[in-house]
Amino acid sequence: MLTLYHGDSSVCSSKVRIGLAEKGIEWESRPINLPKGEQNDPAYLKLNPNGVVPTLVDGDLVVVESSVILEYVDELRPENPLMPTETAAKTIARIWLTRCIDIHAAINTMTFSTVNRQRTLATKTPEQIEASIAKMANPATASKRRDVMKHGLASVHVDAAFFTLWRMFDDMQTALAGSEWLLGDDYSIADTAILSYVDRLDRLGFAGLWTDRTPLVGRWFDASKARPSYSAISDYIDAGGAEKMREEGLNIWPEVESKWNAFLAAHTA
Ligand SMILES: N[C@@H](CCC(=O)N[C@@H](CS)C(=O)NCC(=O)O)C(=O)O
Repeated sequence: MLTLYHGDSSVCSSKVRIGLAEKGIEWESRPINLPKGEQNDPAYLKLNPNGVVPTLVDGDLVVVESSVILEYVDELRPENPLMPTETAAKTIARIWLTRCIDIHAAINTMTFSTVNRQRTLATKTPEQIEASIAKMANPATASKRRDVMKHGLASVHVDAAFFTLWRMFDDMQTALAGSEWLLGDDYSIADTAILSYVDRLDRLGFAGLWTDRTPLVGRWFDASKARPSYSAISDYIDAGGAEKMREEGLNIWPEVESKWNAFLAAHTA
């Protein structure tokens, strides 16, 4: 039996849970409470030295990186294949999977520079904030978190996130212009990989990032949510928490929107 170490609201974890649901593979759950910092426990760090979720364990094999885990679970069983068989489509799928590292970083930035930052600043002292950042295993991630907490939407990481999201939405719009899913008329691993990231932006109340400029992203998002595997996200998020996140995000949205529009004006002139 596969064992998945995962966080309820973690986008990288839900991405893997969606893949497992699409494949119909049973798995054993090892929840990691991210707000409590369980990802930094020494025993967990032995499995995932970056102190992040998800981690999949299959016997002696430890698999990290959500996109690699997705490919692994897809290859475990021939049923419901997510990876296309044709070489060009397979290559494009792998490009989407590789881009997920940057896409996750962008989603993390959009979450922590807005709603999570406001919540943290409202409930923790600067010393408490620094103490929890200092526990982060990866110094690069810790340094980014410090910057985002300090500068919010003015952080340089927000420009980097906008660049990644701009490219992602435009490429999705192009891919979806002639087909229902990202790689054609069949649902694939690329769709599985991207859904939880778009879903987080929607839950933050930031759907305005795509509704006007790249509306096919919205069509794709609705179709993705209609699949039974979407419960791998929705079942793990409590309704009260979701409502609060959207409300808080929508309060910040005008500021996000104005920065996004300025970014687009500078990049699409
Ligand atoms: N590229 C990694 C990113 C993993 C990652 O950063 N996961 C987040 C949750 S989505 C995490 O565990 N964060 C822990 C922390 O920020 O301390 C993957 O896709 O697996």
